Amino acid sequence: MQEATLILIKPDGLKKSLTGNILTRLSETKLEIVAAKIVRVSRELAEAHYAHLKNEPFFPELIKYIQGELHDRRKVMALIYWGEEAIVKCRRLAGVTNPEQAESTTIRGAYGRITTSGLYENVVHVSANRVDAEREIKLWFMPDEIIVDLFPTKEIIKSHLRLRIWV
Ligand code: IDP
Ligand code: MG
Repeated sequence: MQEATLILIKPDGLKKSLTGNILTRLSETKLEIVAAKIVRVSRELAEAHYAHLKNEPFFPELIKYIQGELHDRRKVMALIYWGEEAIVKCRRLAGVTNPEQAESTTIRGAYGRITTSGLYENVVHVSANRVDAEREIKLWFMPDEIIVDLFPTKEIIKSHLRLRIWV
């Protein structure tokens, strides 16, 4: 069954110049990249992405982390990988959430760390399951930014929308 998964190269991954390594590792999956961009993460996007963790003691630091405030890199790279078993394939390559417990051959095991304050800096985000993947993809991408049709869409006309266009 074809499915899609959201991958984020987090600010620590960018700061450590790991983009190439991570994309090379992910290419082992033979999945297709169907969307990619660099994103400046707003507080609203960060809090929505990690809404399931809002009662955790590390939540405020997690928001700073994904917004790039801990690494002086106010951006993440967001990608959608698509194909057979995409979610489990990417998750397996990424390794488990705790980088100390992740196998050293995985991306998180090889490049992640736990900060002195206890935050898991684990280099990548990878959707954990189908429900998360759909929610996260819809949060990070507009339909027209993705080159395949993943979920139902509708057209709207907004007359008061302020848009910036090329001159
Ligand atoms: P996931 O990223 O493997 O899906 P989640 O439980 O969704 O794991 O957590 C989101 C992120 O929050 C993790 O990737 C990690 O950066 C951070 N995190 C999760 N649990 C902990 C924890 O117990 N201590 C510190 N940081 C954590
Ligand atoms: Mg998760």
